[in-house]
Amino acid sequence: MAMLSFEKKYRVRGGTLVGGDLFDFWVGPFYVGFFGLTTVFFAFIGTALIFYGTSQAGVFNPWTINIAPPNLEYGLGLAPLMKGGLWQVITVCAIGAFGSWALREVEISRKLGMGLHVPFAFSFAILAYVTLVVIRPLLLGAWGHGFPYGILSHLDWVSNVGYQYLHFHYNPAHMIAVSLFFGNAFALALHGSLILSATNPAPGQPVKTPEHEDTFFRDTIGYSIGTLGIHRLGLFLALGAVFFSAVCIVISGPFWTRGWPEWWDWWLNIPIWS
Ligand code: UQ2
Repeated sequence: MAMLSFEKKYRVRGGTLVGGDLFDFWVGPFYVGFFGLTTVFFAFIGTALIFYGTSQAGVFNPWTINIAPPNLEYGLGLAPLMKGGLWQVITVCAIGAFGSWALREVEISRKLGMGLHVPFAFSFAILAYVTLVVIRPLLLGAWGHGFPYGILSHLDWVSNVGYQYLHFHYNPAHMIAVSLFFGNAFALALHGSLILSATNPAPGQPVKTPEHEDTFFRDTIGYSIGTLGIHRLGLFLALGAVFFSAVCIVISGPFWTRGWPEWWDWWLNIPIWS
């Protein structure tokens, strides 16, 4: 079935979580739904507030835009708009837009009778953001611990917070996250190159099959994880990387306040040799 007629066939009613048939329609190629409308609503307000905030500050160079969270003195309270209040409203809009996007993905998955793997995976990305701007600030007792919204300013924040713990590469959860990121890059390099080697042969040559793919890896390392398995592995590595990234920053401050190199003193303090 040609792709366009397939899409027509599956543009059916149902699968909605909220609103029933009311928002169950498309605009051009895009499914709308209740959460399509809330996505546009939150994204528009949030973006408009970023433009408003930076114009009030007189900053029009995109690189140097900086919408900062409130000073630490405001604790977990509300701040005046130009003193971190905008950051607070923008954060609510961002979470509203990301959450709406995930729920729109759920509605589309249900409509198509598919698994919920895509919104499940996306929820890890949302978790990473929410960990930085909600969970960790709550645990530390001030919204001022969130990161500022700006291209260069958020990089400065990451650098400063990292150096606050002397050497972030000694953070054990950071070590696990980095290993998963590298493992993920390795798996995708293997997979992408393997698929192209089989399906994009020299002109005039026949396209190869999964049997060729399995055999390549059995010949080289004696093991093939399989065509479904490689995608399970990829999702596992990607979500694991994001999860341990969230762990590594949420333990920095709320559960460990000294330099991360010092954390390894537990090894030197084991009774056997201490
Ligand atoms: C594989 C397979 C695929 C693949 C890849 C492999 C036919 C099309 C890449 C090989 C992957 C292995 C052996 C796992 C490597 C482990 C890590 C942690 C990177 O066997 O089946 O399907 O794309």
